[in-house]
Amino acid sequence: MGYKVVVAGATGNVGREMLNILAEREFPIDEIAVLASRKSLGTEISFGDKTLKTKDLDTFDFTGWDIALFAVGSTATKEYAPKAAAAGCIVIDNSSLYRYDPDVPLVVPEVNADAVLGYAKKNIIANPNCSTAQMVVALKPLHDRARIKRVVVSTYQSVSGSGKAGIDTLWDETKSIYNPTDNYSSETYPKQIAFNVIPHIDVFMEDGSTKEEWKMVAETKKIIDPAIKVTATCVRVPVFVGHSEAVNIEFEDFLDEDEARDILREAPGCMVIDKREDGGYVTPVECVGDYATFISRIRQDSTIDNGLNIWVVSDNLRKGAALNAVQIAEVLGQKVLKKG
Ligand code: 11C
Repeated sequence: MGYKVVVAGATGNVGREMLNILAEREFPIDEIAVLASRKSLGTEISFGDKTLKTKDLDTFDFTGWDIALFAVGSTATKEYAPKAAAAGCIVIDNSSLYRYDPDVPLVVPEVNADAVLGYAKKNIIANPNCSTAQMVVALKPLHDRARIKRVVVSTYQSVSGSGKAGIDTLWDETKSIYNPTDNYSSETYPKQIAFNVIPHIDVFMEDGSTKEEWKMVAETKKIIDPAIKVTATCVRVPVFVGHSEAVNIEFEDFLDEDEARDILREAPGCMVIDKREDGGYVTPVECVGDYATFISRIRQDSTIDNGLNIWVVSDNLRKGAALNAVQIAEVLGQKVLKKG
């Protein structure tokens, strides 16, 4: 016996990846419904070797459905997730709406799988921001060994983090630079993204940081340990898929770079590619379509007593969103629903 699963936002980048990953990982499904907003109704979506027709999120009755994976953004989540949850369907939500709610667990299964047990207060589990998810997968095993005091992270985030609009903008803007007569203009980013980098993701906060940077701070504390201090600079780069992060870590205890490499080699979800030679590290184009969080450039930071630098790369649509949501569904199945 399997589950009755809903994917809401099935026509978007993350929704489609959710369906791909459910099929790839052979999640035990008895029945699946793919939902979309009214403007995408009737769109055909592939799921394994089947083709599914989207149904209307607005009128869908969640009664009798076990799990709903939501990839619809905060506004639609606010309207529809409570309806699904009230109907007894457990929502795994990819938006930021519930992440900081103390009654909603924020889960990265390699890090805090047991937190799913807290789902019942609202029948909702939150999926973290993509830049946080890959970082905490790398940080947790190191924290368990040497206690992290402070993290300084700079991100290099791909345009797929802004959805289809980001991908289209990078593509069209790049073409228009070779064909200036195109007169291309777009409002997706405040500055040119093609052949450029933009130190600004999401809205500005009062203290001068951005919401994306704030999310990395708040989510790392909620998922791993509130005592960890995090400071982040989040940057959009002209890469289609795959977020990269340069992470500087200060520990309470000394952690040798060779031991850190061994710990990360054994850690769930991590893949170490770290040869000190030309090309002996991972770049975003190599991580696309993969499940792992790749870690390279592991080295001591000798400017502080207990410091380490690492380079972390992952597919932001997978570990950063769809894969993590499906992994949460798997944990929910194993620990709570026990049907599969
Ligand atoms: C980006 N990290 O790369 C964002 C996308 O809070 O789920 C995901 C935003 C979120 O733009």
